[in-house]
Amino acid sequence: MASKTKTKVGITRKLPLPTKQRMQTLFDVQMNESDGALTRHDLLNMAASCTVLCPTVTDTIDEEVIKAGGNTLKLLANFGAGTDHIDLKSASENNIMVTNTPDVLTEDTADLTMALLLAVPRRIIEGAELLRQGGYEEGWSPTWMMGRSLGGKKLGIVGMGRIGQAVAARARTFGMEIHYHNRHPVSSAISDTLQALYWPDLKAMMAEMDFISLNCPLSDQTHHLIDEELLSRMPDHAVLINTARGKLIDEQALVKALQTRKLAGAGLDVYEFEPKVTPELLKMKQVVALPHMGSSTLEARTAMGERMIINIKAFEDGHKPPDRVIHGLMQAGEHF
Ligand code: 8YV
Repeated sequence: MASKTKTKVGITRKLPLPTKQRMQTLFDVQMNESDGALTRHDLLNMAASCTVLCPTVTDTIDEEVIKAGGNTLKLLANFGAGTDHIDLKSASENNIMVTNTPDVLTEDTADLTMALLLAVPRRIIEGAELLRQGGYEEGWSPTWMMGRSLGGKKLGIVGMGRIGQAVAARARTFGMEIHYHNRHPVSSAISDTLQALYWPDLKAMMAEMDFISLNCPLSDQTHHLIDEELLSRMPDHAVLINTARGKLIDEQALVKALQTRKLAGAGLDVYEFEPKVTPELLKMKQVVALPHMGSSTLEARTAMGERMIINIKAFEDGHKPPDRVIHGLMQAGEHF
């Protein structure tokens, strides 16, 4: 019996070892062995020479890349949940299916959001840094390193999809009041469990919150959702957390709001022009800035690889991959 030819799969970044090994067994893999993003030239070449391309958030999959795939590229199996770096319209027009890896990174991303929600008001990074630099010589004092508590405070979640809900569940156990903004309210089963209050008007919600957490996808509608005007509506003591996408915020406006103390603090895992970070953000004690680590656990990254392989296998076997991302439709579970 003639053996089946293996599907040509291009992997743009170094992936977790179990994912890499399994993919090498299953597919005819073309891999970027370095831990850096492919050059544009190499990305176009990879797209031109495989049936399935596995990009990550660091690859811009625009019309040029999609066209480079010609008649051979059939599936963009993204390693990650967000697909804002992929031109979904062009993919759909060129009959290329797009899949992602939702669910498996929800809990870890929510944990990191919670870590930022704690780190900013409790001054955790500032305290640790101070100690390292020998600033604890005088010892404890009743008025030293005072922060603000989370209990009883209002948390406004922007985007009540999977991650937003997981953040809400965690924040409830810290005694926070849960408020949220979405295009549509979530089901009453979910809002009752989370005791979450729906705000159809984002501006109105922002004005009343102590903390805001951004958990919505980036799209044309949400680009610079948080701009100067909206920031000016937040109470001066409020803290903004972003573990979603940097381009949701006008970063210059954020810097200004923080510098002028219009906003008390920010916890950021993502940036408008990633991997560049506006230098002023790194100089402010009231900002905790992390390098896009939301899903960065061995467990989540391995599960993302597994999910990506399941999508590719379903596709090559002629079935519908479970995590298809349809242009013009929000991903299942993303309500924003
Ligand atoms: C991933 C993320 O690490 O999945 C996402 O959308 O933002 C990250 O947590 C990254 O996208 C991997 O491609």
